[in-house]
Amino acid sequence: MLVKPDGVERGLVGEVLRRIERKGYRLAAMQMRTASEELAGQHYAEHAAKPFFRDLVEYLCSGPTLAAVIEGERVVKGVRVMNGTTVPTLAPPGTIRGDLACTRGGVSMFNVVHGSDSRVSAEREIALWFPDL
Ligand code: DAT
Ligand code: MG
Repeated sequence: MLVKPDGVERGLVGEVLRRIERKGYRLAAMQMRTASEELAGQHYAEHAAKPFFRDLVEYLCSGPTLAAVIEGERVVKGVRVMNGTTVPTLAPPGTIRGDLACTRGGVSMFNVVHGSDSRVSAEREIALWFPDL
């Protein structure tokens, strides 16, 4: 998962990791890093054709991101549930996005966290963010 630049900027790294740890997941690796355009573009490659892609890449490069490898049973689905739905104003209370984020100017980009959406995505993203693992 990632705590994206808006989350790091707002001082929410501890809050996000606290939730992950309290749930019982294991923090297997962590790293603070400002994404290059190349890394951000690869991370969001599935959205390359979308109209918001440029803004999304620019946003992900705009400051440090906390990247973490989280382990646990059914963790991919579990972290997605904890993150809440993409549009933060619609994310339910109790979720990270629901509790900690609003849209800004109608844009849902600033939603604090990223969670891999499948095991295959997780493996791909871990290789991008943690080339030495
Ligand atoms: P998620 O992060 O929930 O997996 P996603 O993969 O569909 O969501 O989109 C990736 C990110 O792009 C998302 O966290 C916020 C941003 N985003 C999605 N849809 C958007 C839109 N219509 N306009 C602007 N940003 C958008
Ligand atoms: Mg996604």
